[in-house]
Amino acid sequence: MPRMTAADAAVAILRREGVTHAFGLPGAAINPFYAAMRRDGGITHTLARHVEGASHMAEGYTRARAGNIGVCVGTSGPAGTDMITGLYSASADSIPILCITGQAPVARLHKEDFQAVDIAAIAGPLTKMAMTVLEPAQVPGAFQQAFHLMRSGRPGPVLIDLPFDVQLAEIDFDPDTYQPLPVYKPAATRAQIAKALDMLAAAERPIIVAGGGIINADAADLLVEFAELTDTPVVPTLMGWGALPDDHRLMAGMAGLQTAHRYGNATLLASDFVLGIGNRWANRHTGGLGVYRAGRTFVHVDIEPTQIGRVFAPDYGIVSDARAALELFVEVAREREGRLPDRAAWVEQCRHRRATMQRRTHFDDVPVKPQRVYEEMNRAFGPETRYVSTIGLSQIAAAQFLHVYRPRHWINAGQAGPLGWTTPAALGVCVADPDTPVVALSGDYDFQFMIEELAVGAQFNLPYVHVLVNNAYLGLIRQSQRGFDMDYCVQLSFDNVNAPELGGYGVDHVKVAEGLGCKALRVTEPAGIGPALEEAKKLMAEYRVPVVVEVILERVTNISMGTELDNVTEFEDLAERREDAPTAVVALLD
Ligand SMILES: Cc1ncc(C[n+]2csc(CCOP(=O)(O)OP(=O)(O)O)c2C)c(N)n1
Ligand SMILES: [Mg+2]
Repeated sequence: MPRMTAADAAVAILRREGVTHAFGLPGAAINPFYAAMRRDGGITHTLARHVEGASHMAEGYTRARAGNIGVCVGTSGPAGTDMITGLYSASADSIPILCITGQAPVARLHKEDFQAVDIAAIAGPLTKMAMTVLEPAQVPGAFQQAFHLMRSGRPGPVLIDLPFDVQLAEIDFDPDTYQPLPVYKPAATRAQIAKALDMLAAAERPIIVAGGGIINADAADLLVEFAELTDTPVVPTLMGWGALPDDHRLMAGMAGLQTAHRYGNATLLASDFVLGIGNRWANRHTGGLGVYRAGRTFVHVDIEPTQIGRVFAPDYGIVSDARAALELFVEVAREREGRLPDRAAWVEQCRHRRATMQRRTHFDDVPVKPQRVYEEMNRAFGPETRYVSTIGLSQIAAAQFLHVYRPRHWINAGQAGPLGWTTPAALGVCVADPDTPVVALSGDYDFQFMIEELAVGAQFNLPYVHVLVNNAYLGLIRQSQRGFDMDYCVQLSFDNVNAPELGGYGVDHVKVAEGLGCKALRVTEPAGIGPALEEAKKLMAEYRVPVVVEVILERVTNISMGTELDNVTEFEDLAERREDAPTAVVALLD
């Protein structure tokens, strides 16, 4: 039997489970694992500038490509605690990442050793498994189980914590005969799918709410096929956005309190039946359940049994992987072709709402109004673009105005929304798929949170365009403070003694980005946005580094949002003529 250190065995298992890349940074307690990675030579490594950054890079890496599992590595103590936000964000969005930490030697764990912290206990609620491995011979089993859990059922992250002496201990392990454990994915039965289809057929105005589970299951093609077979309009959730292309005739818009379209909410409210697949009835999607549920019948399909009934009791629940369910939905619907109800009138109503209920994007104001930025982005970036964003008015407006055409082309920390996520996640996406253009979008605060990670993009030549909309405000929080009649601790503006030309907008993002090895442009007028985005593409191709395009926005713009699906406040004029929303996918009927 081959003998090797437990760290060597761990790396051998990573290789056999398909891992080719890791994000992280070394420290003394994880050096044996780094030594094993070096000996193996088959895992490339991106050196983050902040350990939280490494965890979000791993998330971006997983989210970009079906089957990927992002790996992030850090030392004991603060490295593990820094990655907690990544574990939270990953678990909240059902994203598998493997977090590996170093730890103090086993015999010293209870002695308050330097940088010894019970990271497994801290990570427990955020992971499918969090384990400090105390016996070297358990290391292979811990890793084998980790991959089994990350891939089975509702996907999610795992943390494995390796004491220094455990990493170094020699064990018997044969990598050649290592076999990944089978993956468990529950599947709907024909009877269940037939019953759900009966309910759909009995409805008059049905919709499908398509969640991120469809994207996780790599089943977007089946969703489109099923929607077309039954002629059912689709309302994607924020995590499901891209499962159906925005220019598909059955795309009915997103529904919700913030990241939603006026026509999406109107269609949801006009429906009498909702088939939710791989979604979790998130509160920013549903708003108050009274309005959301009134007059509608619900079927809920989810891979995790305890998700059925968690937010409300559906009329019928099915426990199934989204792909397995959609395969059967397609099969049974095909058998019923010719006997399915005619939905032409309902589909036309949804389409009409799309062509009439639009928000205005075309403003010529200086300083620039944010709506105009998204209009220019729609012009500059084609359907192949992969967008990455996190939180803030910037992200909310992006979801209202940008277009997404493919699954995994809207990459967003939907539930956790941790400021700072955008830059490292975009870098992880670039590593996972260097051939697809990546465009990140941040508010100024999100951008400043993990700005140091730009140096990672410069060092490892990970080019992408980072659109930075700068209002010198914690904009979303400023807007929500209107309810408290205050504007308190939300200003990011100050007179920068080194950059008086910024006129009180504070941080000189262009200089900081350049200082970190990136290219950066600043735009102050609407007419400059398009040319700057084109210039950014050229700079990116020439220098192979991240390119920041900062747009100086008007300080205060309130973005549409509300408290209920039927109570969303519009702060700006709506689109009345085609020229008001010239990049809308469906031209406005004026
Ligand atoms: C770690 C963390 N702390 C606080 C928040 C709450 N929060 C959400 S948006 C936001 C302000 C975002 O400002 P900016 O990135 O400039 O975007 P804007 O809303 O101005 O477009 C804050 C503080 C958060 N999401 N994450
Ligand atoms: Mg801001």
